[in-house]
Amino acid sequence: MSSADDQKRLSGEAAAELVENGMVVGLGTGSTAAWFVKALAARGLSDIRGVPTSEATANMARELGLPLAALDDVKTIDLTVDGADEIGPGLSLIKGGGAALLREKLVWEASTRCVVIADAAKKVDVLGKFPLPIEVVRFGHVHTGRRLADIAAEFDLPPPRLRQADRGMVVTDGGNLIYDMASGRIDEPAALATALKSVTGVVDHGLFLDLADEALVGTDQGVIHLR
Ligand code: ABF
Repeated sequence: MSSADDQKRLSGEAAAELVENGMVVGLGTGSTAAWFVKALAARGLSDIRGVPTSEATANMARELGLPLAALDDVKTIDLTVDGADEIGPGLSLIKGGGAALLREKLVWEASTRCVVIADAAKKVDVLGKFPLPIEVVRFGHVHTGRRLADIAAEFDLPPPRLRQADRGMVVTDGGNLIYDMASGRIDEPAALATALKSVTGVVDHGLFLDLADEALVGTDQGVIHLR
């Protein structure tokens, strides 16, 4: 196992220890969150319910025998544990590399406590090396993409690109598309977040600001707890 995989495993396992019986738990998406889900299932807690942030996580949790609940079936979520693509100053995050940002943000916003888990390479001084994912509705997405290019220009950033996979456009669990804004650095994340949300065709974006309460970052020396 590579050092990064080991760090992901360590952070996922540490987060699984935060779960107590009786809790409703938000289950993140991605390879780090998968370690958390595995470690949580291995604890064999008898009275927890997981709210998955993607179909992939839901399938994995079912296979591991974790009881699931839909977001609409719970009043609040006690603890959500999820990965990130970048962890910046003040636990500002870029998420959505796995195209699950919309469900992730809905689950995070319904949670009392949000813990981000990651390997050490995810920690950055300035957000933006990882392209910022933006989820847009299919109808008129080329037009929306042009509006996003205008916003990008206002922030001195290059125009976002429609995310493609081997079989064509990437489609999210919600049936939407993803544009990625490869910026290099995002100096004003809050202003950019507001501008992106002002576009009608934008469902949401991968800037998670003021949402993470803590981070458990795996390193070769062990897990670092950031607040
Ligand atoms: C999800 O998975 C994301 O929001 C983020 O895009 C990605 C991180 O993936 P990994 O843990 O595989 O690096 O948490």
